[in-house]
Amino acid sequence: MKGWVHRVRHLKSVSFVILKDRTGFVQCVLEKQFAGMKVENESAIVVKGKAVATGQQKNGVEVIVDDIHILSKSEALPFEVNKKELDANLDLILNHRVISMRNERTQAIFRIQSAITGAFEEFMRSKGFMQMFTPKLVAQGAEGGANVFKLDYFGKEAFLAQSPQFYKQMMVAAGYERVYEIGPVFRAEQHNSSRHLNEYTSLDAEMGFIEGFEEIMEMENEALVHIFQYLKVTCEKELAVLECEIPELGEFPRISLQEAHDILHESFGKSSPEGDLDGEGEMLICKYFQETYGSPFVFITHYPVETRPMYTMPDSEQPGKTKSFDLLFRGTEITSGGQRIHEYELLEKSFEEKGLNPIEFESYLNTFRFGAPPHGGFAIGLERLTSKLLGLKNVREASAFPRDCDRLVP
Ligand code: AMO
Repeated sequence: MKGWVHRVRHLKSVSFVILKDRTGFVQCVLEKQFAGMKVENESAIVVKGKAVATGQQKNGVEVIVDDIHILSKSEALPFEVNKKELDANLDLILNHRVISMRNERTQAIFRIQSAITGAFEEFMRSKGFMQMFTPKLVAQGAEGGANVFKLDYFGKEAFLAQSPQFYKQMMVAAGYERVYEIGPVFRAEQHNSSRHLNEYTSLDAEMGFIEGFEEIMEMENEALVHIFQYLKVTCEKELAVLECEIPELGEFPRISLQEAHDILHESFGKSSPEGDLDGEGEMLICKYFQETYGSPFVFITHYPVETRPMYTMPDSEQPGKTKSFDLLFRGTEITSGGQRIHEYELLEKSFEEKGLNPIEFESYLNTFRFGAPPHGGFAIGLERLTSKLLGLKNVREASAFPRDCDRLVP
């Protein structure tokens, strides 16, 4: 067996080494012939021996060692790894990421995160969505606003992609109809908060020939039901380590932003910022829907034109409002989505109204001159979904190598 030393315990005439590998833990028994041998926690080792059944171990087996070889010795650790909870501050944990991920809880977080993306892919493919790969070096920001990272591209100004937004719409119009992507997006946001990263992973989907933006919400609702079910089946061990119970999901409630403001006002005496919810508002709305309807998720719809990006479809029946939504989960927005403008003139006008020069977005705008169908989509922030599901306090804990205003290493 090959793996790492989780823990060593010496008794008078025998030592026990708990070996761990990607599949779990096993106790190895070092008898007299190994007396005096030094085995450090977290060293990489190879062990030969005999597996014997024992009632004393959880997995029903231990290994009587014939031979043990240290492949690579671990130096003194910056903090104890084999404790249930890492006893160090988050900065130190992130500085020593390789070591902190050896901790059983931390190990479980990223196995679950990987299962989330696996389940998302499985679901999207089952619904006829095709995986796409879009550029991360781009000529314009796709979401409006100034939070883009600029860089020099052979003497020209370029940006790191804020979202695959334009490209997913272009792929729908290119004839693929239904596309998804799991990829990095970059936000030059100065918020050093517990829910903002400067690079995160976006689970994006976009679909064509829709009748309305309700179809998009339905698709996302179903995707999340599938993901949660998949985790229950495939991540039982990891969920137990994290003491995480996956909530039962049904149809998520949907309310308009106006209704959300009314609830905040009537039930909590809270006034909200114009056209949006602030962090406290998101938290209170989630509390309300959890307590009143038992739902950890709630869709908020019909944001005003002013607070949504230029590609968002206005709602002709509710002037000033858009066919857009956010999805809140346990107090935080984890998704934005909606229907997009697929008519060239309307889109050009929308760019102008947002103070953007359509000429600079010509290649995107041209998409809508050659038969682009009604379409829409959504994007889930993977780290936010993971951290909320697993009850992590900080979104950084759900990023293997987080990027924030102060952190570029490791
Ligand atoms: P938006 O900008 O709302 O929408 O982002 C979608 C989701 O991405 C996550 N997210 C973040 N996660 C961590 N750190 C950040 N700084 C951060 N910013 C956003 C959130 C958010 O809900 N193109 C649209 C999506 C669409 O309409 O399809 C977009 O990018 O979970």
